[in-house]
Amino acid sequence: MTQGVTLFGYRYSVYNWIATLALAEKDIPYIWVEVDPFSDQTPPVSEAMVDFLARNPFKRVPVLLHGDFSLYETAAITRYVDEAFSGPTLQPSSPVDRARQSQILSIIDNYAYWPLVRQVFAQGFFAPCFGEKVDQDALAAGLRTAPAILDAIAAFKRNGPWLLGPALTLADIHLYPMLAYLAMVPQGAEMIRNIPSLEHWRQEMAQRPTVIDTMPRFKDPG
Ligand SMILES: N[C@@H](CCC(=O)N[C@@H](CS)C(=O)NCC(=O)O)C(=O)O
Repeated sequence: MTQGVTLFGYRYSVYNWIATLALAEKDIPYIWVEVDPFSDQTPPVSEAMVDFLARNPFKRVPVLLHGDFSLYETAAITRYVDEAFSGPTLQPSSPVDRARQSQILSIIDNYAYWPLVRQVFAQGFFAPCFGEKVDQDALAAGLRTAPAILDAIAAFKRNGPWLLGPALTLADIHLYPMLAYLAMVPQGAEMIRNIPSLEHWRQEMAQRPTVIDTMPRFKDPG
């Protein structure tokens, strides 16, 4: 019998979206356990939070549970989801393409997440949406840094609909949620439009049913 999958996540987390998108592409059902990794309440208020904290000492979502196998770090999760389950393969086969995919994931985690999501999206969309104070310096810093990051990623775009060419890979799945969050801020959307290959790819991704199904829902800002 196939063991069940559980995902500990926070509904607005971009990393959670990456994980749910990978699960959706593989058509894997899962149980969702909502936890807020930004909550400072001590002791933790729910059993789910206690369980989550025991599973990830770094207090970051998502955490995936498959049977009794517990896993955190999104790139490890999406790779596991691809390799442990049947369904369409989400990783290229050649060493060169696999290396490029790993490189793109690493660039996104190390250089893109903070400015695109934690600075531009968090300050330009999330804070106003939820009535929180906007850190204008952080927003400005993210807007300054983002174009060079988009250029670096766009330099890897191959011919074909997806980042690495003819087949969707974990690189597309890791990048799309970050760019979708960036694009929720008008200046971010414009930066992407200024790079036609990236904008074209973004539009292709936006139409995938898995993307539409897994997209986090926000209240209208303002
Ligand atoms: N390296 C982690 C990063 C995950 C991450 O930063 N998740 C955010 C939500 S998008 C989080 O849990 N943040 C809590 C915090 O920063 O305190 C991964 O790849 O899963």
